[in-house]
Amino acid sequence: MTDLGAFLESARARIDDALDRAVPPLGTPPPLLHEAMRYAALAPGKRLRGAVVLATCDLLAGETDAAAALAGAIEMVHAASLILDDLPSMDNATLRRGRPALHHAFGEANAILTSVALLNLAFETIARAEAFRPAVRVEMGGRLARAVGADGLVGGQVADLAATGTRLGLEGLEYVHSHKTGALFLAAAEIGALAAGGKDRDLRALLGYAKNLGLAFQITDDLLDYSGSPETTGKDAGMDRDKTTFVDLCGIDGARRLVDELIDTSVSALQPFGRRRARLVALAELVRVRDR
Ligand code: GRG
Repeated sequence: MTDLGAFLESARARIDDALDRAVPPLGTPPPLLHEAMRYAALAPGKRLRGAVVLATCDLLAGETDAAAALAGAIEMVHAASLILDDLPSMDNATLRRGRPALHHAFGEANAILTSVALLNLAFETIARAEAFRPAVRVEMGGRLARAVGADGLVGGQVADLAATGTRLGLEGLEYVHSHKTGALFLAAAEIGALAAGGKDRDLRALLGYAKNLGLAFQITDDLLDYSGSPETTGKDAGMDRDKTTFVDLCGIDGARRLVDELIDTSVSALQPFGRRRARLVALAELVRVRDR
């Protein structure tokens, strides 16, 4: 197994353990809510955003054991966003992570409430992460809140929904995806860096990495929506039918070229970190070639 393969496997195990400990056990009242929270949070996702938290913390020689709870919190936010994204009023998806989407398994009202509960649990997890100084926890919470809100996931999603059925230009599409998808990659890198006591200049360099990585990830998502199969991606294909995608605007080859450019740019942003950057570089290279 490659170094990255071993890292991702151990990151997944640590993140899953953190999620298992943070999300109350089955049977906790109200049982339906906790069953739904565990269904959504512990479903077999790639845990890529959580891995970015751990790899960034490691880049700056931080304590990754303590950061696992933070990686779990980022994955809770991600799971909360997937639940909402799948709703009939948004993407109307049926399949997520190889299983029925949450609203299919638990009903729409419970899905909305489960998303809210996971989102709040994420912030509670950060607020209670006692391994970090209170001021650091406040900074992490603030950055995550910004990434979720009107200037992040929510803003990107609203712009995406408003543009459904119309044709966006490259600038509009970049706005949607740097907010809807990129913002959480950025928050993951920031939180990992803050966990390791990162300085402003570290955070600035990581911004260049995470912003470009997040956008590249979304373009590969568009490519997979176009040509991937539900058996490998675990979700419905062709969900972007009524939306402008990078494949519509640039064609398949153009979209792949854009991924290459963004990954190259994200990797160059890591130059200041010298040899320690290898793992984050490998993560970016994985996004370049991913098929799931
Ligand atoms: C209030 C949290 C919250 C969100 C509201 C619904 C919404 C705003 C935003 C949607 C954000 C979203 C779902 C963007 C899509 C990003 C994307 C490409 C998801 C797929 O990520 P993977 O492939 O999934 O990493 P896994 O299942 O592997 O974790």
